[in-house]
Amino acid sequence: MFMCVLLSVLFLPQSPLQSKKERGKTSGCKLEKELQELLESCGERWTEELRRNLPRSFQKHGDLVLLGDGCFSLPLWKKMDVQQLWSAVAKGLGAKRLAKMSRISKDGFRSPVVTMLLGEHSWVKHSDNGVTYEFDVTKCMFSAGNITEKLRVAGFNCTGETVVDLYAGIGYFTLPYLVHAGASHVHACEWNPAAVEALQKNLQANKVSDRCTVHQGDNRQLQLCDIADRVNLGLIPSSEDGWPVACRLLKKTTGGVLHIHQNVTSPLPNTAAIDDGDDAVTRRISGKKADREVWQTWADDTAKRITSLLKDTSGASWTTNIRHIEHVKSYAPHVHHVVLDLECRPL
Ligand SMILES: C[S@@+](CC[C@H](N)C(=O)[O-])C[C@H]1O[C@@H](n2cnc3c(N)ncnc32)[C@H](O)[C@@H]1O
Ligand SMILES: *[C@@H]1O[C@H](CO)[C@@H](O)[C@H](O)[C@H]1NC(C)=O
Ligand SMILES: *[C@@H]1O[C@H](CO)[C@@H](O)[C@H](O)[C@H]1NC(C)=O
Ligand SMILES: CC(=O)N[C@H]1CO[C@H](CO)[C@@H](O)[C@@H]1O
Repeated sequence: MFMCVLLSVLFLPQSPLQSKKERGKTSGCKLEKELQELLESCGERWTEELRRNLPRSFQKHGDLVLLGDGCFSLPLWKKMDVQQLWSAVAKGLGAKRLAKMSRISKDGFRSPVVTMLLGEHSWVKHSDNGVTYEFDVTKCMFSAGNITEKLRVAGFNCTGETVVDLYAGIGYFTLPYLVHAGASHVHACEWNPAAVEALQKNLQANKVSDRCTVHQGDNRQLQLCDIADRVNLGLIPSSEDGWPVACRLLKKTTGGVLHIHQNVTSPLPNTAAIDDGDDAVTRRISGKKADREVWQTWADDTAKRITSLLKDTSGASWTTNIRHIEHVKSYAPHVHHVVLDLECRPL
């Protein structure tokens, strides 16, 4: 009998309506059929082991499919003609180009290690919510999981404001600040040259280059101060290294708002008891409540630390106010990407 794998696929570009459930399910039947035929034509047998070595998830960027890590690792695949194999995979997944992702490198650029398997070039293009993003999949990361936060930023009213985006990447937040929120000016900091190249392209494509200054290099060395109404600190697991520079950047006389990203880890609940029936439901609800409490504690602690940093950098007293805590995404259970909107005003 012919069994099909269910593949989890992240279709990109995605419409805002898909923001909540970005992972759709698609049948792996076509892929399996293509590969089974190819193998059999080479005199090999299709096995359950091979089936389990197919990609479980992938991202689709237009005509390019980006495969996740851990697939096609069995020796048999390596024996095959690569051109034939990747062509069959691309056909099975309805793509023209194919790339494969490995672990995120630890070079500080958070660049995924992506290699092209099939296709001439590695640039892809996305449009979401009226913003165009282009980038090289082998050199930059597209943060599709952050679409809800991008939409929230797009909804801000930043008329008349100077915004600093400390971790601009290819412009995930810089562009919505300029295109939708109407910021007067955005200072975009980014140290990965490949991301800077994409960012500059994207500023031009969206016709907002005139309102953006790109600062290439380590944002901790940024020479600006006393200019910002708003600072975006979009780095996880933590943007803590950027807190001192963010405090220096805020306008000394009027202050502003910091958007501080962090992945916050909740303690694991007691799993000794058997999870069934009402108990499981109760535990899930109280789990959510417990998560919120952990986020609040983190936010309170962050507000305290920022207040003291502001005092140290300016020599004056400031007050901070937690305006909002936004839940962006859950990673592993109990690891959540949250954003704290912290209003900071000099006294
Ligand atoms: C993971 S991306 C996040 C981009 C975007 N905020 C998002 O939500 O996807 C973080 C970016 O910050 C850059 N970055 C990290 N540390 C930096 C630093 N100290 N100075 C400048 N750029 C930095 C990385 O190169 C990367 O492009
Ligand atoms: C945005 O803010 C500006 C200035 O604060 C205000 O004049 C304008 O009416 C606001 N626009 C919207 C759409 O709320
Ligand atoms: C989301 O944003 C954070 C920083 O804001 C980034 O580090 C992360 O890699 C992004 N991507 C996803 C898929 O969450
Ligand atoms: C998914 C992710 O980024 N997880 C990290 C969250 O932060 C903790 C520590 O701050 C890291 O250990 C996790 O790897």
